[in-house]
Amino acid sequence: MVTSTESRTKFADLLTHRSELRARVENVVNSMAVTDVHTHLFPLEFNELCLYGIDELLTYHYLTAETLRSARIPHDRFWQMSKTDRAELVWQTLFVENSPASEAARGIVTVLDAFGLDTRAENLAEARAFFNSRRLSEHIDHVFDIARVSGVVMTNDPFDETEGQIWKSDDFGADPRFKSALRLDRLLNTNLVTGTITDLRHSLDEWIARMNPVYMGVSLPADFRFPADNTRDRLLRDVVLPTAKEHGLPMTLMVGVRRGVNPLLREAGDGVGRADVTSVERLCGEYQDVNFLATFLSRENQHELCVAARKFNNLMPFGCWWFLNNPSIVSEITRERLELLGMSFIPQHSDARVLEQLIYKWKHAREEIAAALADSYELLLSSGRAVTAEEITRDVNRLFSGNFGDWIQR
Ligand code: RAT
Ligand code: ZN
Repeated sequence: MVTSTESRTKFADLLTHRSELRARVENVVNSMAVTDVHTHLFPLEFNELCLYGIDELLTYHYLTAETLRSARIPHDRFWQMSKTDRAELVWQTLFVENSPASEAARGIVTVLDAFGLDTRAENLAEARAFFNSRRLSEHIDHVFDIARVSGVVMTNDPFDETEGQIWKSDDFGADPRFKSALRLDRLLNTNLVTGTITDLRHSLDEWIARMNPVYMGVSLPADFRFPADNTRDRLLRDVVLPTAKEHGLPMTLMVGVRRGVNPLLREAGDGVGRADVTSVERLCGEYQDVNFLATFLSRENQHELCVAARKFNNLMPFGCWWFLNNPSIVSEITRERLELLGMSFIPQHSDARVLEQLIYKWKHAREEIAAALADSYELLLSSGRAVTAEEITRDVNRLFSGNFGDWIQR
């Protein structure tokens, strides 16, 4: 039985004033630690694969594509330049000669500002001196701290020679904040990995034993279809999905990329295409005992993905991927997901390639997630139900780490 004192206390906890409600949501969203479910980051022990600092930040492929729109320089000359020269050209073009209004450019401003560096500097001298003075292990801790990221999932390609060697070397003390994910693009999207079904299954088993991944993942082209009469379909059915089942590993699908639309741009040359969500529905239907995480690159696929997730409880939508990671689109997608799925989705991942990107990607994402959540609690309030601070904490915890934690444990 609820005593009158208890019900009074409960009533007092209700956030019935809009401004108080919004302030509380912002506070919880900004302070809650997040698990970043897809990145391209590596710990210190991966040596040259662990990218950080201003030159890496500025030569991020999102920014090289933007630079080549404004700088009058042929693509081949750009690629002949050293990384430091390219970074200088990016700075000059996007930050000195123009206002850095794009999301990727504003991200640099957010990062510099977080470290108290001059966001209007005429050159990179100060920023370079700052990053060079950092001790990397402490710098990693500091960045994780500022971004309030408790763990990141890497993208581990055992079929990549440099990475494969590191995994085989056994002599790195794994940083528990970096979780591994077995990326299968080379197996499923190229014909570079060959072998019998038995060999391939055996090889995946070995990599799983070595890496202890939290999921297996693949990016898929916009024309991905399931079922299909092709090698990818056979590999999915005979190698990958049985392995996922056997090891209880979720399968992450990132759908809608069109690789190499402009090869002159190298790693910045990929594009987007509207994909077929019904293919993912069929996968989820046929493999009910496998948990799928899915993200689509095209804005046009987002609503269909939400509806598919309503039909299949083994499908978890996650993130606003790559070209969708812009405030206006993150806002739209997050609101759509809240309306169709409640708290049963993963709002964002960073896709960070360079350590300090965690700072801006999460700061910007938190702003949009907080605004969308605050609006949905306000709608609830106007319909007649106020929430408590505890309930907000419970919900944000679920969005920022709980849903993923459940998914990889189920
Ligand atoms: O967002 C990106 O950086 C892309 O280049 C891709 O890495 C994409 O996220 C992927 O994982 O394929
Ligand atoms: Zn990625």
